[in-house]
Amino acid sequence: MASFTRVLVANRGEIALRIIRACHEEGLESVAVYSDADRLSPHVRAAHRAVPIGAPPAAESYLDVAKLLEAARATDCQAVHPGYGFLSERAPFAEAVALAGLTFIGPPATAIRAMGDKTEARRRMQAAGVPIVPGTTRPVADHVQAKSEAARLGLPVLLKAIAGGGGKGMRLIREEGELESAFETAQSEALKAFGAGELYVEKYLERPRHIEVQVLADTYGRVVALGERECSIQRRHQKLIEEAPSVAVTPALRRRLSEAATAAAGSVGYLGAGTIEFLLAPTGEFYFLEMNTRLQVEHPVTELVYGVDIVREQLRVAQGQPLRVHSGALQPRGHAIECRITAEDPFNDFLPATGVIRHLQPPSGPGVRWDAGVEAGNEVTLFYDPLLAKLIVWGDTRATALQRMRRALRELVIVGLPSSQSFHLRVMADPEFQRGDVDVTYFERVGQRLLAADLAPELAQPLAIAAALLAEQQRAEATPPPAAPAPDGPSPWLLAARRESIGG
Ligand code: MV4
Repeated sequence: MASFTRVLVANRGEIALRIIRACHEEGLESVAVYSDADRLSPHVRAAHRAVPIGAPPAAESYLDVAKLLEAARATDCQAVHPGYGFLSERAPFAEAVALAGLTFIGPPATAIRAMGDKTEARRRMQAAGVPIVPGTTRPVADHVQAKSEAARLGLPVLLKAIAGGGGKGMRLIREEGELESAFETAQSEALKAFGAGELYVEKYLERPRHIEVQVLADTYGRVVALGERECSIQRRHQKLIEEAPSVAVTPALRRRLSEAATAAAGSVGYLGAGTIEFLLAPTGEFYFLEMNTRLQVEHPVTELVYGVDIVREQLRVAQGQPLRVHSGALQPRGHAIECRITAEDPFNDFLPATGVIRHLQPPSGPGVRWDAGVEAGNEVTLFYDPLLAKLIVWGDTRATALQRMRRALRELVIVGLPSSQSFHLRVMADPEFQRGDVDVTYFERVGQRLLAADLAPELAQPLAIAAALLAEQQRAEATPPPAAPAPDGPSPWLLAARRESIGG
């Protein structure tokens, strides 16, 4: 558990930039990696060094373990931060990093593996006294066994993939007659998606909330829970809006959730930042769903209400330093909301959009945080996830936070491609959302109605866009950005800055 001075950030976009910033605040040097599609991305310039790792397809760059390890070796990094997605939850990657003599900034590979197998995770949680959804803790061999388990549990049930997560290979069974064919399709879908076709059975809970608890663990045996996030607003298992705390969680329930979450993390020898996902039934009972053994997209809402920098804590505990979180920080203060600003067209079934961001005016002002991975001039492609930025606001109450989010969403101007912005404005104006009356079916139930509504606040948008286009026209003769940084030697951005006498 050696300390380190230089970190390879094995990711891209907003999370790479987030990690690089944390490194710098922690007094660590950062090395970015980038594919050919990301030469001009903000994360590349933010790092001390940047290493090109290949063609745009992730398999040839951000998922190429050999290239990442070579980039770390060539730049004398002693640690690797995987971010989220890509290689972050692949136990073999964590092992390969360690085998190369580097520190993996994340949990032990054993913890990743234990939680990656959903039935093993259920067995371990059961042993640790964490409530699990009624169902099997071993894979079912065939549809006949699935049928008898369904009879035991009572319909409806869900067939889930043991290697799953994120809803893939999942089938809802409401009638016994549906089971045989659902078993076949779920099995082949799981085999295709994960290389493992095994399925298990769970009792289906109607209209639960998705509540997750942030945990942090250090090498001194300390495991702390930083409360919950409400993540029920999702579309096709992609989260759209998250908040902390949840309106459905009382202090007493928070204590029970936190106890369950720390027991869950402790039972797998966890280290660093992790998230325990729960389903919260309308009856108030909660059940372990799965554990995410990585930093999550929505970590900032927890940071804002707990006053903790989760990424800096990751960097500390990975160096064998104790968590700096004190017991006073274990109470939420105020309320935070995050809207994921994605390059998707809400008026065209959230079709992923491509194109050049011609103009970008991020919101700012009191209580507003803008975590972006792109800037004006960047091209958005289909090679990666459509997340452009996260807009996060804090307020002393949920009502203040909500008003602040509406204000910030109105300030935001994106010209060049459609985004989820106007969907978010509509959710903020929705009485059900305003009451906190949400569950995992929210989007399915109200999405279309929201998008059909006429929305007065959006009238501000055409004017802002016109102003943006005018500003861009006036910049038309401006000098083009410098070329991409070379793998070795000073960054051309730095050279350009020196020429302009504004840096270096
Ligand atoms: C469930 C469930 C109801 N009952 N399990 C969806 C993805 C995967 N992580 C688990 N999921 C669910 N599991 C039982 N036993 C409902 C969902 C679910 C869901 C969960 C969290 C967030 C959004 C969701 C949307 C639809 C279904």
